[in-house]
Amino acid sequence: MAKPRDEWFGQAFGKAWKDQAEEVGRFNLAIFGKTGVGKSTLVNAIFGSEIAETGIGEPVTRAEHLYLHQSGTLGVLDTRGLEVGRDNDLLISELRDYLHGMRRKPLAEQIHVAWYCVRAGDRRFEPTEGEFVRALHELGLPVILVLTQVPRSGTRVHPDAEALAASIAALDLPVQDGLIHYTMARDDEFTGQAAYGLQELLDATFRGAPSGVAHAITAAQRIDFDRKRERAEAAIKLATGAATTAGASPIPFSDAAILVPLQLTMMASIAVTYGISIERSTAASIAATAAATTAGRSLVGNLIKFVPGAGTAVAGTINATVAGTFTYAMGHAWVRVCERLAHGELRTVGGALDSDRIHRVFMEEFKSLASRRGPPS
Ligand SMILES: Nc1nc2c(ncn2[C@@H]2O[C@H](COP(=O)(O)OP(=O)(O)O)[C@@H](O)[C@H]2O)c(=O)[nH]1
Ligand SMILES: [Mg+2]
Repeated sequence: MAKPRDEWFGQAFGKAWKDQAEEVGRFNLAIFGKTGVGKSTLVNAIFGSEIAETGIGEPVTRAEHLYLHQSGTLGVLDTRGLEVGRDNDLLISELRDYLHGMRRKPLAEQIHVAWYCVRAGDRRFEPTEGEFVRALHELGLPVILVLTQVPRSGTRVHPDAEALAASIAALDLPVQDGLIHYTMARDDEFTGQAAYGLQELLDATFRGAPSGVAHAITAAQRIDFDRKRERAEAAIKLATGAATTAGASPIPFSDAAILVPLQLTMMASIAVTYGISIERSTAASIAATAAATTAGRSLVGNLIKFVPGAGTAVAGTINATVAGTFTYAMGHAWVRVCERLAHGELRTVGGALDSDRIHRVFMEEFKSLASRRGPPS
């Protein structure tokens, strides 16, 4: 009967998620190199398969051969129908035109970094490729030079790849950090070759990109969970601080729901950082906190009893310590859930969210943290 009210939490979470996603913005990567060198495979390995599933993407306006694939916090610009080397002039002129048109747009619309990819097995780097890299640099793009599919034995890369890298290095190209990155994007079962070099490429991408898109890169990538956790902890710290401040003049328990917007923002920010879609994270947040009803009152009511000192709150007021601890514990419990969702866990065999397990994972961490007295400052 009270359906609209029951959906309050989900709607509020969804709105918070959209706000946070907008604030995080988008990281746009341009990717170049000859056909078949392994560009899509590399993007897949670092950012996940959603984007590089070689869909056609949207042709960008003002340029016939440039395509932008967008998925949440990631955009990938690549080329169709033109080949580096053969079509340098047209390619560069389309790019110049495109970048120029974007110049006055917000940061999230700009292209931030370019990867230039060369397959090690090709054993050559043509002069026209060097010219193309220089032209990218002159367009203002940080260029990261990547050798793809580089065989390695132990920590020693194949001598032919080293020779190729040396011949490229001799050209003194304007590339990020003056580095040439050796990579293998995928394990190769036949040769027993393991993937490597992806973290280094990601680190270089962070160094090349403007600091304003660091959060978007953190959210878009799926190999560096330390960076995600660091962002999540910053969001928890912010919300815990705000809740503690709010509780400094004790909140009547009947008004406890005023804390909920803080916690929703925190949880939404964490979900975006872990790359959990709005649908999944909304459903998971409801399952985790078992809160679907009445403007967040039940959320606080269900959970706050696990915080020491809050036992009396139910009848009276919530103080600063309780408000802070409550928020801190919620944040960390939610990180647990998001981490596991991001690894494809907490799902049923059919792939749907496993609400019961999500709730258990959340509550276990929440109770354990809430019962320690006071949030760490
Ligand atoms: N084993 C292995 N295969 C790769 C790797 N990178 C690319 N490939 C394969 O090389 C082919 C071309 O890769 P793709 O990413 O489509 O190249 P693109 O045209 O540059 O986007 C595909 O068959 C990939 O599976 C890698 O690092 N390891
Ligand atoms: Mg491709």
